[in-house]
Amino acid sequence: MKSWSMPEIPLVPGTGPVPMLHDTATGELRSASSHGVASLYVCGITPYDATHIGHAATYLAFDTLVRAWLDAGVGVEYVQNTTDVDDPLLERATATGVDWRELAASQTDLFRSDMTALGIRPPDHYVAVTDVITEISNAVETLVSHGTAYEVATDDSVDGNNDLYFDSARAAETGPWHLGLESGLDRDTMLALSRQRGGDPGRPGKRDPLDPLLWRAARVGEPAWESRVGRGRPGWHIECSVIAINRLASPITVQAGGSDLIFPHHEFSAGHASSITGEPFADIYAHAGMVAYQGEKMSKSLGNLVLVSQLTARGVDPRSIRLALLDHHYRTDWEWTADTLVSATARLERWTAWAAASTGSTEVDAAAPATAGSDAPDPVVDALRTAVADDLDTPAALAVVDAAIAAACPATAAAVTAIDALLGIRLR
Ligand code: 5CA
Ligand code: ZN
Repeated sequence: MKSWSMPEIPLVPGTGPVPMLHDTATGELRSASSHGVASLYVCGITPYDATHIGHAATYLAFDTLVRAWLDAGVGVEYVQNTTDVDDPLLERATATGVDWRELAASQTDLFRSDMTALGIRPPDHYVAVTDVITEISNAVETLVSHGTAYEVATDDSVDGNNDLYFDSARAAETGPWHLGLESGLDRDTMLALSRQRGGDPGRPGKRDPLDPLLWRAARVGEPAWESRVGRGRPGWHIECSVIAINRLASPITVQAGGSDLIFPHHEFSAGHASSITGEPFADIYAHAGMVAYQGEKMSKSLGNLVLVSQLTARGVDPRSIRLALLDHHYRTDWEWTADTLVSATARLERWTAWAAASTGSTEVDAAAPATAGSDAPDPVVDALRTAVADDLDTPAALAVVDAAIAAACPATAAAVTAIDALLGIRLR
């Protein structure tokens, strides 16, 4: 599927360190790729109510990872999905009287334009679930052949077929994954989260209440596709497993998304993928914290949303939105308020004035090409690189620039380039 426009990311003189990243599965900071190449799968949007500030924060976090990799000379292959067929999307389409395909297409377009405005690097493969139904159903068939998928009696399917579920216990006996490997959660917490986040632990006939749906047999009034496992549509977690493992070598370097995906989504994406490939799914499972608004997690179901497109339509500079988000460490939960944007806008003004005020050979030269700059050590560049490579510590990176300005250090060409390359803030 069409991705979005590539922002220009300038080359900074020298090379940054390979970033260290927090891994949810082990709780440790781990080197995100030591082999000179890295692969990334970030869970994409379910295309309705896009793009809110929480979405933007999560995609910006992993954009920062991509920028850190590029600065370290690491080759990056990046895949993202869009969940363009799923219960919440179908429910919204029905509630608003819009065709679900049109809703998904228009919201995906809006997401693309928001990502472009924010200067977020597009994935190399942007994949809609509806474009890869055969890939997914073939993978479900593989799970059936491995004995890790089973039927659950289904009395309301139109073709008389049964739904297919993942056998968590059998997968753990036969492959490198076990329940809890990624999330580390106890069973009671898993059961509670499964209930809240689209699982069906109460459904009769399952071998384990936590086993997730792999393939939903066709129902009246629901979209369905012919496949080797019968007419139907994919469950949620299997889409991300398949889109990732069919495009990236296993294990992938980083599986990423917001912390609301730790369980059940990323746990079972890892389980399905491992049961198909026989390999661990990812080296690192990375999660961004949740952005709240008006006291609660910003979410489509609650409707407490601040949309990127509303802000830009009001004339807010996308760089201010970026700075507002970068001012929070990606792993912390935080709350968006009107003040967040006021201070980010003031910071952008200070930074642009600083960049514009500098003159001289080692300073900003507006006529110089984007890759300009000497190889001489530059303390601002070094400190920016160190901060970003340290588990994407963007608040520390912003503080580096603030301190340089407070100390009346001139804006060197290399520093301005590094701010553009690593933080995505173009000051000239
Ligand atoms: N389509 C699935 C993933 S396969 C999905 O979760 N879609 S979503 O539209 O609900 O969310 C898209 C991404 O934004 C996910 O990574 C999710 O974790 C993240 N996200 C959602 N709400 C917030 C929030 N309030 N703060 C930070 N990130 C969020
Ligand atoms: Zn996903």
